[in-house]
Amino acid sequence: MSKPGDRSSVAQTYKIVVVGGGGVGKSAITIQFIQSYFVTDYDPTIEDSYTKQCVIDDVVAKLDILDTAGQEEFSAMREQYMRSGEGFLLVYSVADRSSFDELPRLHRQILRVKDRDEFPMLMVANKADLQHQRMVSADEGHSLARQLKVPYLECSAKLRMNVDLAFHELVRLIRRFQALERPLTSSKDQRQARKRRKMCMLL
Ligand SMILES: Nc1nc2c(ncn2[C@@H]2O[C@H](COP(=O)(O)OP(=O)(O)OP(=O)(O)O)[C@@H](O)[C@H]2O)c(=O)[nH]1
Ligand SMILES: [Mg+2]
Repeated sequence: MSKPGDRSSVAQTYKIVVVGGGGVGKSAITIQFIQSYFVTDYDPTIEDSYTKQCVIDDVVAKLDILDTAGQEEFSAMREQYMRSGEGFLLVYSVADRSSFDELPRLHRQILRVKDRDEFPMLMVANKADLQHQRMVSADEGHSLARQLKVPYLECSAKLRMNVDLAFHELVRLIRRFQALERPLTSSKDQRQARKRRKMCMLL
């Protein structure tokens, strides 16, 4: 277990996947987080990965971030990255209602691939700076998030608003989720260890 400020210890890796419709700002959010600048051009992503090490709640974390394709023609790769992801940012644009309408399907697909009722996910309402082009209200966002049982965050890649928070909160969700899972695996491990010890005694 890492101690506060103990950067020399081996950091745990978190596999984070950024999903959502085309043009909602997944790459802009990711690049703001990694490189602290705003990409103004739209260059549709096929798939890009990044890593960043940071200290979250005094513990070092290595984030492996997969920035995925929102455009439908690349959706064949979805199941594959969903299988490997440990946490997901579900991104939509507040200026694009269809991107909001797409989220429940993505959420459902992740739970199906993971074979779980719950999984670490965070809903990110991006482009909050576009007040005059807004098509999805914060109330609607909150209400869908409650329905999907995921936390909700408004953000703007352009203003760098809540960008770090989105990734940090997701790591917190993953940590909480893994801490709840761990006792189960460790008791299974203990049973297996006991079995192995018995076998050794018989030999
Ligand atoms: N005003 C504003 N524009 C944004 C914001 N985030 C992204 N954009 C712009 O929206 C366009 C699309 O952004 P991308 O980050 O490329 O979108 P994407 O979700 O990665 O798109 P795909 O890779 O096709 O899935 C770009 O022109 C960005 O500059 C934001 O917070 N505010
Ligand atoms: Mg992109």
